Amino acid sequence: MEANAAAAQFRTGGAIADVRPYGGGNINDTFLVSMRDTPQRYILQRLNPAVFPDPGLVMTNLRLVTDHMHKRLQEATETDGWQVAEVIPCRQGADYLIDADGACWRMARFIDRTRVYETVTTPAEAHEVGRGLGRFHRLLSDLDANRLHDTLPGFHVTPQYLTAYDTVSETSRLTDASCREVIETHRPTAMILEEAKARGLLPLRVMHGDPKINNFLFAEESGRVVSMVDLDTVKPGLIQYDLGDCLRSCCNPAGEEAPDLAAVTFDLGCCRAIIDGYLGECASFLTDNDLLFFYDAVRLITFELGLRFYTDYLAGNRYFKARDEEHNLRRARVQFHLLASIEAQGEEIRAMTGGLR
Ligand code: GN1
Ligand code: MG
Repeated sequence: MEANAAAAQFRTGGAIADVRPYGGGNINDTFLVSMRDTPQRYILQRLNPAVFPDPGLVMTNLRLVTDHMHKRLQEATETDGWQVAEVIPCRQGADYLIDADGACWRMARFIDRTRVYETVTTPAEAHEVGRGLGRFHRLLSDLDANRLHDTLPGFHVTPQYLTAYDTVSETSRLTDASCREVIETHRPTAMILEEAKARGLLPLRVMHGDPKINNFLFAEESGRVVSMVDLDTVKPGLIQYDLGDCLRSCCNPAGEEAPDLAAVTFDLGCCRAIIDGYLGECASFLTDNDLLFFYDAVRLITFELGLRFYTDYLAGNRYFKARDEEHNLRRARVQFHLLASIEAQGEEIRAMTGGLR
C-alpha cells in the first residue's frame, strides 16, 4: 500500500494535503502527514515486517506505556510540559492497519513546536537529553515490566548477536580483518550484562530500546526535552542498555554516518552532562548495582551495534537500510572506532557513572 492511501485510512478528521517521507530511520518507513484545513500534523509509519513480525504486540506495548505515562502525568503536580504522543486509530477503530501485503501502518499525532537534532552540540542539550531519558524511565518505573511483550526477542542481548555473527561469517564471501579483530578481542565481555541479569543483580525494567539523539523532542521555545518518540522497541529489559545507547549516540559528535573516522570520538563533557541530567530524575530509584554497570553498558552497546552492522554487511544488508554494499561496513567501523575512544577513557567514564568495580 502507498503511504497516501494508508494515511487516508486513519481518523485525522479532515482532508489530507500532503504525505512526505520524514526522518532517517534505519528500519521502518516514516511519513509526515499535513492537513488541508488545520495546522495539525501526523506521523504515519509503516513497520518493517521483517523486523517486527507481530505488530499487534508492538501496539499493545505502545498502548500500555502511553496510558501509564498519561496516568502518571495527570497525577503529577509538575509535568514540565512532558508530552506523550497520542495514537490515532484507523477509521474502523483499531490502533493499526494491516495492508494487503501484510505490512502494519500506524499513526500518531505530531507533537507541535518541537524539533529533533542529529547531534548534540551544547552541554545544555546534553543535560536535557539525560533529563529526558531519566523522565521517561521514572514515569515508567512503577509499571510492571512483565506486562510488556518482548516484541523483538534477542534485541539487545549481545551474546545472541555474536551467535548470529558466527553463523553468517562461516558462509559469507566477505570479510574485514580489523572488524574481525575487534570482535574477537571483545567476545569475552559480551556476557557481562546478561550474566548480571541472570544473577539477579539488575532488575528487569521498562526500557525504551532506541534512545538515540533523534528520538528526543526538544521544545522549540524553551529548548527543553518534552518527549521521547519511536516506541516500537519498548520492552522489558535493562535500563543500562538505554543509558548506554543514549551515551553512545549522543557523545559521538560526528554521528553514526561519519565519513571521517578521525572525527569519531567519545566526548566526556557531553557524557557528564547527560549523566547529570539523568541522575537528577532517577537517583531516587536506582540501586548501587544499577550505577555500577553503566560503564559496561556504554562499552557493550557500542560494540553490539558495530557487531550488528558488520554482521548485516556480511549477510548482504538485509536488516538495516543501506545505500550501497559497504554502507554497513562503514557504519561498523564508526562504532568500533567509538568503542576504542570509550575504552581509552574508561576510568573517567567509570568515575562518572558509579566508581570502580
Ligand atoms: C535502528 O530504525 P532506527 O534508526 O530507529 C535499530 C537500533 C539501532 C539504530 C542505529 C529495531 O533504529 O537498534 O541502534 O538503528 N532499531 C532496531 O541507528 O533494530
Ligand atoms: Mg528506532
